[in-house]
Amino acid sequence: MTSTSTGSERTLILVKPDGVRRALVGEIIARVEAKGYVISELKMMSADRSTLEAHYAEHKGKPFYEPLMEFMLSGPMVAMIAEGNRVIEGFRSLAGVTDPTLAAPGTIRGDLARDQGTKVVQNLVHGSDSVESAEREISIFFPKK
Ligand code: D4T
Repeated sequence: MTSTSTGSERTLILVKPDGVRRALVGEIIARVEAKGYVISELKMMSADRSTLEAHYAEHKGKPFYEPLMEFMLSGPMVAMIAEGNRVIEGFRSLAGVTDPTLAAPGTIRGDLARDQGTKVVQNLVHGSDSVESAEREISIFFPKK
């Protein structure tokens, strides 16, 4: 690393069950790779409830929590680790804002998702929002053996 480099980061990306059902895994991975980030871990999985409870602990008790659990348990998802300088904010920029109706065209959510009228927002992807969240979430989805 040079003195002007900020150092590489890691982030957890999930393609949620709506993304897998709609066969958008390839499209989403292509956008991450086209931006120049490196995918260092990748797996198709069905999450269990305890994994999701750990991942979404901050939302426990909110009105959308149970619908969120049900949605995330509704089918397989893809979990991956992407790496690169400022990848945490970079992927959130690629994903667009949480509400797909408001997500900017050009983003994953803005181009590929819309309001489905469901109790929980179905917005195709998750990306960690800070270095601390990324390390916490990576340890949930990719525990060290
Ligand atoms: P994730 O965590 O899935 O990447 O989404 P965001 O970072 O964009 O949003 P979040 O953690 O605040 O919310 C998690 C998950 O819950 C849904 N949600 C969220 C919802 O249905 N209603 C709401 O009011 C909020 C805030 C969408 C994503």
